[in-house]
Parts: sequence; C-alpha cells; structure tokens
Amino acid sequence: MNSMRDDIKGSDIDCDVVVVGAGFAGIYALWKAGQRGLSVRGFERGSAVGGTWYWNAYPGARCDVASYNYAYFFDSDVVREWDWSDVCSGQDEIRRYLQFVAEKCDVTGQITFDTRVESATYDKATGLWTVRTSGDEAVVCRYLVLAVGALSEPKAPDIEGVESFAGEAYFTSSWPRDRDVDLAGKRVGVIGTGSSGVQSIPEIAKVARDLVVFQRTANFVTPTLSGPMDPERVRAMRQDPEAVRNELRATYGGNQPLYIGPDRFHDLDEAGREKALWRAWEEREVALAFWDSHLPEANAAISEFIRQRMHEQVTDPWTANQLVPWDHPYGGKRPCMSDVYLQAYNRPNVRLVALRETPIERIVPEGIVTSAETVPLDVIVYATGFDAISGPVHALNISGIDGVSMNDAWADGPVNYLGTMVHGFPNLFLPSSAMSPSVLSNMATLAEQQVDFIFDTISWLDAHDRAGLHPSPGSQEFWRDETLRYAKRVPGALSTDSWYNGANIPGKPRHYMVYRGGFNRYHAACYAELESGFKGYELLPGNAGHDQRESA
Ligand code: N01
Repeated sequence: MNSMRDDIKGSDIDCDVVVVGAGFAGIYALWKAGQRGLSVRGFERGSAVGGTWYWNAYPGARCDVASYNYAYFFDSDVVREWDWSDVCSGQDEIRRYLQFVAEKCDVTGQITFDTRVESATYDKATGLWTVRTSGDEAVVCRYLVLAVGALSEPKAPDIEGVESFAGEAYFTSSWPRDRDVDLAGKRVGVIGTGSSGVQSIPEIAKVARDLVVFQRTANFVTPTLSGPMDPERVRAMRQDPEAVRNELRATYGGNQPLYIGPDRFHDLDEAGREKALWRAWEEREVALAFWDSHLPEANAAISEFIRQRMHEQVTDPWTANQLVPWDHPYGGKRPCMSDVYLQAYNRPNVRLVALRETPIERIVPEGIVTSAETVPLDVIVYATGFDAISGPVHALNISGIDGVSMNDAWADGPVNYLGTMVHGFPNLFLPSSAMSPSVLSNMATLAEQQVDFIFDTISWLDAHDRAGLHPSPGSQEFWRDETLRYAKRVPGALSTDSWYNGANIPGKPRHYMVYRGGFNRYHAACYAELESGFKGYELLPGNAGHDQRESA
C-alpha cells in the first residue's frame, strides 16, 4: 500500500488520487500514481478493465491503428511478453491485453468495478475533491483523474418510437458480453454507417437471413492494415521500447505509418500522381499517398481516387452511388477502414436504405418505418455513435470553485488548456478529452503521454510546495484559438457535420473538439508549460487549507 503525502496525513483525505475509468489511460494512471508514492483508488462502471475495448464487443470490432504502435511502451517486459496476432487487433484481444497489463502492474485490486462515479465536488476551503459513487461511497482526494475516454457516452437514440419495438435491440457501444447474440436466420436492421456500422455489417450479413442497412451519410472506406505481424518490426519494437515511445511522441499522429508516399503532390504530373495513389492504395495507406497529403489539392485527389475505388467494389450501380461519400472530403468526418464492408452489399441478403432519399419516420413494434416503406425486422442494431469527447464529462456532475458546474462552464462547448485542465476546477485532469490530439492520434500513445504529463505536474507541485493549479482564462482562450487555427487548415474539418464538432447530437453547440496541430507539437507545448513553471496557470498556495489563490 502506498503512503499519502506526509503533510496532509491526518486530514479527512481518503487517498491522494482518484482515477475514474479503467481503459488505456486509467490503468496507466493507477500504476503511475503508485510509482510516485501516491495512494490511489480507481472506479470503473464496467465489470472489468478495458474501457472502449470492454464495451464495444460487437461482431467485427477491431482497431485500425497498427498493433506495433497501439500499445503501451512504458514497461519493456509488457512489450516483450505480449504477442499480437494481427496488425489490426480485434476487440477481445485488446481487452485481454489490457487485463494482462493491469494484472502485471498489480492495479486491479485498487479498482472498484461495477461502480459509476455520479458526482465530483471541489471544496475551495480544503482544496480537496469529494467523489460520490453509485455504491454510496464518498471518497475525498487531492487529485482527480477523469480517464473516462472520448467515445464512452453513447448517443441516445433520437428516433421516435424506439421503445415500442417488439424485437431485440442492441447498441454496438454496449454489446452484450455475457452471452452470444444469435442473429442467425433473423431479419436484422442496422442504423448507422460509421466505423462501428462498417465493421459490424459484414459480420451480421454472414448470419442474418436479411440485413437492411439504414444509411444517412456515406463514409470513406479504405483497406485495413490487417495481416500477420512482421517479425522484423516486432523485434525492432522489443529491442528498445523506450526509443519507440520517444519516436511516437515525435510524430504527427503518435503513430508510425507503415508507408508514406515519398513525393510531393506538386512535383508530380497526372500520371505520377495516379501511380503514387495506386502504390499507397496497395500499401493500404492511401491517405498518405503524397509527402504533403494534407494540402487541399492533394486531399482532393486522394478523395476522388478513393471514391472511384469504392464505387467499383459494389455491383449494383444505385447502391454503389449511395455508398460513395460525395458530400465531404476525405478526413472531414472520421474515415472508416474495412476489407469486406462494400462487398457485403453484393450479397443477395443485404439491402441499403438511403435515408437522405427516404428518411426514417419512426420505429414501430414490427420494424422501421421510412417515408417509403415499413421494413419488418426481428432485430435492430443501433450503430449510432456517441456524444463524443465532452459527453462523458458532462455526464459526471462536476462542480468546481464556488460551486460552478462543469456543465455551465462548458455550456457553449468545452474549454480547457492543453486539453487536460479547466479553469475553476483545480487538480482535475481530463486525459483524452477535448482539444487534445485525442481521437485523431493514436489513443494508446496519447494515454501514456497525458498521464505522464499529469503526474509530472503533480510532482512539480509537490516539489514547489503548491497545493494545486488550474489554467488561467487567458490560456484557455489561447488554446481554443490554437485548436481553431489548426482545424481551419484541414479540408472539410469545420464545414462537415461530424462528431468531431458535436454536429451528430441535436442541440449540442458546434465546437471543433480535436487539436490538429500534431502530437509532437502538443507534447512539446505541455512540457514547455512545465519548464516555464506553469506560467499559463493559477497556482494554489502550499497549504491546502487556504482558500485564496494567487496568479502565477
Ligand atoms: O459512430 P459514428 P461509430 N438516424 O458517429 C448514424 C471510433 N471507432 O460508433 O453521419 C440515422 O461514427 C450516423 O449518421 P450521420 C472511431 O473514432 C473506432 O460508428 O450522423 N442514422 C452515422 O452513420 C469512430 O469514428 C473503431 O448522418 C443515424 C452513425 O449513425 C467513432 O468510434 C471502430 C442517426 C454513427 O457513426 C464512432 O464510431 C469503431 C439517426 N437518428 C469506432 N443517428 C476502430 O478503431 C446517428 N446515425 C476501427
């Protein structure tokens, strides 16, 4: 058992740190707290560790970041002892990996499972947080790490009559884990064609009697990186995990792509561009066909190339035309990857309903009613996505200095500094939340980077006899402007409706929530703050019992 800080022993504190969530960031935060000699407790609403990889147990779920990089690198033994079976690991394999790491790091005993955190309240007089749980516990701590993920709050169905359906209904985001879902011989409807729909539809198509896919917006779909692990890469990765970790942090996406086109777009003529696009397509990194694929002209060529490849994989011309995303550029929405999705529509038992032509009107006991027909169904699968990024934070009832709620502070969209801390909420840390590279980077790399930064921040506070910190309003404004500045450079980022900007949730303020300046730039900005003595923050005096703050 770790000991609490000596200077606050004897006060009404239960532990130094509370960590909420036991996915990639939560597991590492629990371990890291122990390493720093801090006492810690974890709470997880699931029955086991895994986070995203615990809940999203739908058929076909797998990762589209290569297993060479989508993993922890803080512990060489972990890197050397775990064998991945595929470059794109499946959901259950990643869940088992996280269980393996949690057990190896001996953190599972610190986690209370099947328990929701219902509220977190800051006491300005003591400088402490009180965390209340669904298990009727109230835990008092100094630091609160909300490792609740960016895609963990399912979007509530916004279709009339959902409750009236007489058949079975499932959400990809909370697929049953305690039993097999038997779809064999049934009439199944899937609503949604984002990554979860794209991955589950081909699997459902294999067993269902009839599958009807209800698509509102078509998405880009490109080949996956799936295949056997390259032993040479695995050997290199295991030789020096620390070096890999540092290399990942120096990349744009926290990731080492398996291929990047060597030529600049404007250095190539038409034939050269076509050749570069085909080469990248075959290497399964078509988005990186050119050295400068981020240029709008290069992006337009990549988008058009993918549209053509998608179109030619689908036999029926009307269906092909509907499945191609004509309305946004590649990357405007989160693109999907699959080797089998488009071909699923060539099966005789699969049919597409294009909701832009014939929208869903309501759900009735026997199935789904569109403006053109009633589709009778035995099962409805909702692959309808998440109240992303800010949603999991809004769900927690957080109250900061002077009782200001996070929901009020974020009423017009999330604000924070460096994607981790919010003004008015001292010592509250939000890994993988808004305005960090989050979902547009390798989330495993990000989890390690942000947790390291959080605990380096805590160590700095202890070393400088400070009770805590939170960012200044000016820093938050600066960071919001930075986030917007980089988003403007990405074709379609601001104009396309997506969960990146909250447009998928009716009534949610439109606010671009991902920092697109690059992982490397983000990492440098975090540590520049630390080295400056946290100039962009307000520091709380050393005695946690004081309620006055001083500006740094
Ligand atoms: O959710 P989504 P997701 N009527 O929001 C549709 C990560 N992930 O769970 O686009 C009809 O992308 C909605 O339509 P529209 C990844 O980052 C990763 O699939 O709003 N349709 C859309 O088609 C991903 O981006 C992996 O017009 C409705 C779909 O539902 C993120 O999670 C695997 C509707 C929702 O798509 C979320 O993916 C899986 C309605 N009322 C997920 N409401 C990998 O690593 C919503 N839709 C591979």
